[in-house]
Amino acid sequence: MTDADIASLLDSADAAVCSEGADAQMRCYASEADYRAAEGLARAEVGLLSMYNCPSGYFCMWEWTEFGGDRVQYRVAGTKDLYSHWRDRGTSFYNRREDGGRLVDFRTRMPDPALYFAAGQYHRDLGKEGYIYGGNWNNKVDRIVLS
Ligand SMILES: [Ca+2]
Repeated sequence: MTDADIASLLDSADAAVCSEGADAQMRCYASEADYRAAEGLARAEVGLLSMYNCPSGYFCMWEWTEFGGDRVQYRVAGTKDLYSHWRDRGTSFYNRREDGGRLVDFRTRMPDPALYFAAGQYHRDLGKEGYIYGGNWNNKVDRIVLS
């Protein structure tokens, strides 16, 4: 896959998994199987909760509840501004890292709300997480900060 292919996948609905490498570069794959083959991981186990498709050492966020649908994942500490395809899209997460962090929603002319998470914490449905200006955290995340 060329760099141009990866760049187009990053912003495309064709990307099932986008993963940050140890070099902090993002790479996207059209399927879980493609991802696992490229990274040298064992095949996903049938029947295993999909939250465990999130590799140890990563923070993972999914587009649907219960760790379903497309997934974006990061491993290197720092501030991760989501690519346009992934903004306002996260609905569940699993922080399979040994450090915490926070999710951030960008707001115009008001403070950006943050939702803090601890090491090992997961959330099945951000639609059930209250949001400071009313409503909930579903489809709001624009930035992930990893400690
Ligand atoms: Ca937002």
